[in-house]
Amino acid sequence: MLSDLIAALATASGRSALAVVRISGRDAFVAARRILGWAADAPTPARQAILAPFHEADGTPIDRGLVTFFPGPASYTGEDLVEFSCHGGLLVPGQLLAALFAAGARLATPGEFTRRAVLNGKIDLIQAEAIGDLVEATTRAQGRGALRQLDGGLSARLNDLRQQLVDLLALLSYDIDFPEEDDGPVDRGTIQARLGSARAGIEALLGTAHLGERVRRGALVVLAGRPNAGKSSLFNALLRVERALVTEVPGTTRDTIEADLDLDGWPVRLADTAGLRDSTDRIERLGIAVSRKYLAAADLTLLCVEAGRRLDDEEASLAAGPSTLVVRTKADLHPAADGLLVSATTGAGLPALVRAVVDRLFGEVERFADLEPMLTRERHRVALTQADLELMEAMPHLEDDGDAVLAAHHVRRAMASLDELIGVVDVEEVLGAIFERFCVGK
Ligand SMILES: Nc1nc2c(ncn2[C@@H]2O[C@H](COP(=O)(O)OP(=O)(O)OP(=O)(O)O)[C@@H](O)[C@H]2O)c(=O)[nH]1
Ligand SMILES: [Mg+2]
Repeated sequence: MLSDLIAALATASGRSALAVVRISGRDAFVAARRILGWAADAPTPARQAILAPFHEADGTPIDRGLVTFFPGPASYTGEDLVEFSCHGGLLVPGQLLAALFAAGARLATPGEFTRRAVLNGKIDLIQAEAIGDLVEATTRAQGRGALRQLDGGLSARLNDLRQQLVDLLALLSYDIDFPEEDDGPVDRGTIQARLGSARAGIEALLGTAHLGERVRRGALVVLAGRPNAGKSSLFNALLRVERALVTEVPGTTRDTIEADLDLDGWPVRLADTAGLRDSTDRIERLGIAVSRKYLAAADLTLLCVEAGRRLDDEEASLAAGPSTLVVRTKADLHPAADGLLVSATTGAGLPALVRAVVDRLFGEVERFADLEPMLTRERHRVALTQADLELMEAMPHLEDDGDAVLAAHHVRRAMASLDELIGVVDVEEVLGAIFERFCVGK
């Protein structure tokens, strides 16, 4: 099915050597032929880049570039799609778009090409999200994660879970419709075991959400500690720019400063905070209150304590937290001290610190990724949590004196949750599976 013709610049606008403009929908090839000045019946070879001049409707030349025809359904959107590769900058792509509008296209809304790809079954919602993530990625880890999701690993896993629920519903329907059959109803123990294994699958996926979301969004790493501990110096050293003010005056940093950082290929948001102490200065106290909020939200706190100094009570209690790493600063002044020694001044110990941070935050990712595809968004987590809750509610109704109708109701709701997640909304399919698998009419 072809919907109306949309056009958009597929590359970033601004000065560039090349730009790509694409159109998709009804009469895409008609519009393209007009831009090329070709006859209405001129052949449009599929998926071959053709060098040709582009014109406005009155024949005014726009550019000379490559045009590629993608007949649907073998195209990104599943519709007839044409890509024009032209010179970049502001003028040429703008003129080309205007000519396409004159030829019947309208400007696409954000994400509309990908939306059509989903509607036409080329990709599912999970893969559409992965395309967005790949475009947004700034680190290798994020790129790898997005590609893995685009590959369909997560989709396959979710579809498999969904299939388990379809089968479960089929068993339950049999139980509901034919309780008096000769063979008797399906053994409740069998149904319970199936439900248990579907729940285990869902819970295994939920177990990956924490890390998956961390990779996609970046981990929050907070530099904290007493005033003058060397937090801002370390912040600057890790960023490799003098971003935060550094002075010998305790209480220099007041506002929390954040920066995105690629730490050995892993995404981190690093925050430098106001030094923790009892202060009578109103502004400093406000800053310290913000520091505490950051500490509460941190995926990892780097507690900065000058090398060789004993931890005081507050530091010791922070250090005991599960997501704190004690960093011994100013190691150049105390070379014989113990601990994770770093010097912002000489750079000594920084690579080891980076390794320790990456390991603490992301060490499990690779191990996990081999076992299970990862959930990467709150949307995934919410939908699967909901599905799991529904299945849990189905359980009591699977006891011998339970009501299979109620059990089926909850399983159906769990399935609806998965359907929404993957982007499938075809209820007829369940009916189809029931009849196909059980030969009820026999
Ligand atoms: N020798 C040496 N001095 C350092 C090092 N790191 C920081 N300093 C000095 O320690 C003092 C405090 O450094 P900052 O980075 O401002 O410390 P801070 O923890 O951000 O302090 P507040 O913002 O006040 O909480 C400055 O005089 C720095 O030059 C280091 O690795 N070696
Ligand atoms: Mg500071």
